[in-house]
Amino acid sequence: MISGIIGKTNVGKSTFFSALTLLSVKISNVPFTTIEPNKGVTNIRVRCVCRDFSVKDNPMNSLCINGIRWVPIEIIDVAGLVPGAHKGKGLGNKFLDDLRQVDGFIHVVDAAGSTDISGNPCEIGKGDPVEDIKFVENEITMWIFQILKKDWDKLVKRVLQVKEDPVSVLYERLAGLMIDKKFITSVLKGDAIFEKNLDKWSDQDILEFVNRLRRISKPMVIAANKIDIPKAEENIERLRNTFKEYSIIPCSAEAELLLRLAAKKGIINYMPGDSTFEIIRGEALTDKQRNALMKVRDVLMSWGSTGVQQAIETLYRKELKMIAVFPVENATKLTDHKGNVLPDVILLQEGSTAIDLAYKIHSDLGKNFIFAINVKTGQRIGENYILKDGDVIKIVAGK
Ligand SMILES: Nc1nc2c(ncn2[C@@H]2O[C@H](COP(=O)(O)OP(=O)(O)OP(=O)(O)O)[C@@H](O)[C@H]2O)c(=O)[nH]1
Ligand SMILES: [Mg+2]
Repeated sequence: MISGIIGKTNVGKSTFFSALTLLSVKISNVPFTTIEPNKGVTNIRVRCVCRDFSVKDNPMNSLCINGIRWVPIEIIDVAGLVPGAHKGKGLGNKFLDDLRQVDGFIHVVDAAGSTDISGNPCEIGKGDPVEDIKFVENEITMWIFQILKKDWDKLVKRVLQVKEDPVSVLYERLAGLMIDKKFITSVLKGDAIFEKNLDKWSDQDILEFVNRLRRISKPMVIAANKIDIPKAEENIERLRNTFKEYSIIPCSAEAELLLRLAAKKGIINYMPGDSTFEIIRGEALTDKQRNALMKVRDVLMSWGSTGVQQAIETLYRKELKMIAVFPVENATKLTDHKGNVLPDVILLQEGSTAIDLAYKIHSDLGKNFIFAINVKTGQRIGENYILKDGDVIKIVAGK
């Protein structure tokens, strides 16, 4: 599992990344601070089944704290975009190649409008996050368009002369982007404009194809950042009215970073996603730090949370529709062969089956699958059983 942080330059992407990973990276109020990508690991919360069975679990691939599993997700923060990046403006868009394998995007925007279209700091409210979303969407589309367009004539030949299947040809060309074949099929079947032979596709048709494919295969959540600046509220309303198809999550990356750092130092009690925090070592705070924390408390009171944890979880749970399944080897003891109780949690897309789970654990387990057991009900299930969130599954495979 891997997700990418994208957006205009100087909107708070690296701050967001640092808050999620606690890695120390370069952050500053000038455009193009990040050049090389930052890679790290963060966690999303999943309800653990340990409480359903009243057992003390011993997780291997995640942490369980008070019945909540913290499941690791890789995350990449890349350089920022400006309009015309695909024509080489700013740092260009070649660096987006670092994002080829992501499941989806967290698109950070400056909801306070405190940066202009080129990412330079400006009077609050002068920048327009609505415009920012439009141009960044366009840059992502142009990035994929250029990948397709590069070999378009060759693709056309393979379909029309060699009589290869267009779905397979497009799929192969886009293989680096890890786009499931089913998405390509569904876009091609979704509109009469894609029924004509590939040699009749105009650039506009290719762009339309890419746009539709991008939307269904690489979901995007909008992290409307800088909610600690009052102007943001009004812009978030506008964003919600303009982009009804997106989840718009109000965020303050700066507030989340401060909270996580203070929690790491043991100054406060705070867990990512919480709506409040408690100061436990007040004497360790300078007046400036105390004031900063009080400002953060106001943000939490107004918005319910800093939004950072919610943004990444919205991407995986709501947009990518991931469910959590707990595989075990011993259905009675709920253990792996080493005796670890509920050792792993695996995220799979809604609609995944028992055989998908088997393959995800190990290709041999998939190949030699015989049947599985739904541990909660004790029932024997076949390879086509559709998994549910919170299922505990034992897979039985041949040698
Ligand atoms: N008020 C406020 N400022 C923020 C917030 N998040 C980030 N910033 C500030 O925004 C500026 C840019 O932050 P970065 O994280 O470097 O932004 P970036 O998008 O990674 O920028 P580039 O790498 O240059 O494209 C810094 O001055 C941050 O302190 C926030 O939630 N609120
Ligand atoms: Mg950055």
